[in-house]
Amino acid sequence: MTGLKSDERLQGNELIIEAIGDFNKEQSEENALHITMAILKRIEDDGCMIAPIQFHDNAGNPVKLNALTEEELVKLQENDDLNVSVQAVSDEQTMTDWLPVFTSYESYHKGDTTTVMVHPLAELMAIALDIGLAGVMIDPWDDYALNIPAESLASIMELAMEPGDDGDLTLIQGDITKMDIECIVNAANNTLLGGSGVDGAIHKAAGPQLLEECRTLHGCKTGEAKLTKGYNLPADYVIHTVGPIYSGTLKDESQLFDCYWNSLDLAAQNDIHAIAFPAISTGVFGYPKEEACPVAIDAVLEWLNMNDDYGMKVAFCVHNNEDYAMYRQHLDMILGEPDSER
Ligand code: AR6
Repeated sequence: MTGLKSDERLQGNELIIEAIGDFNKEQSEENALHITMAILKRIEDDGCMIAPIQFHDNAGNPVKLNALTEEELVKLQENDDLNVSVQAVSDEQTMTDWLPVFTSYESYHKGDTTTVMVHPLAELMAIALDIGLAGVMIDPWDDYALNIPAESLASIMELAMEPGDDGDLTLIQGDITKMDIECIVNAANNTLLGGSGVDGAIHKAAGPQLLEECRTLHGCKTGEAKLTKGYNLPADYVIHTVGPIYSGTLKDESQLFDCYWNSLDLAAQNDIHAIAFPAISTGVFGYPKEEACPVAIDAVLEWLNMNDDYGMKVAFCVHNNEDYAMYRQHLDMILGEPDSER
């Protein structure tokens, strides 16, 4: 959580306001659906809203902390001796408590100034449900304010949590070392003896036994793949593949394609049925992400088509928002299903 006013995670909330505006003009089912879609999109983008919070000390006593600078707030939020809770507001007419959430600082400043946090919308919705509130109020001090009752929140959350894989291919944003999946792929180098980036993160999370096993493999050629156990990782196996160091020649593409293809072949030879790939070569090895992404998707889709009776589940695990958006766009373009919830 962060209290920075320029927080770009608030960008995109205007989609929700637009949808609410349309609904206020015409309360049709279609416009209600647009609000749901706008919220789902925000959840998918890991978008945030602002919520008023209160700090408590370890004895549960409220600590009053208004008028903090942004920096002070961030520091306080990192303080283990203070606990944070959201602040609900009461609706006098129905005698129910709601969680106010704001799409922008502008909307928030229309009410009383309290301490706030900028937090993922999905988590704010989950908190409101968890603590038994009547729902969330979006921008309560604005004309277009909208109350979303708990039942609707619950169904939106359910929709958002649908596995999202209506095929064998999933897109996930996060840290691949945390993935609880049968096998993860490492973007390694020819020595297979570790490095930085995702390679470093995998070795760190797997523990020293991984390096020990890697030593027995005597390296790996670019485009090829080798298998080890996952040791302390949630994944049972790691497939180490070596992407090309970007050179701007045609060879890059075929070697990158081979990384995905050979990793999938090796997984299938070892009876592995679920595998997650990072964006191979797009970090230290300098392969432009826009160029690497369609190669990765083509290779995986082609392999899945050629092996459609094998039953392989593939996930692309990308590290940040921009990569997620790019993969999403390419997947939608290639699969021609712009509205699908893969
Ligand atoms: N989870 C998912 N993706 C990640 C993670 C993570 N924990 N960490 C980074 N990425 P890179 P490369 C993304 O540099 O370009 C090493 O030193 C990252 O954002 O890890 O193939 C090896 O030993 C980027 O998009 O791999 C080699 O020497 C992608 O993973 C060399 O780097 C790949 O970035 C390999 O370079």
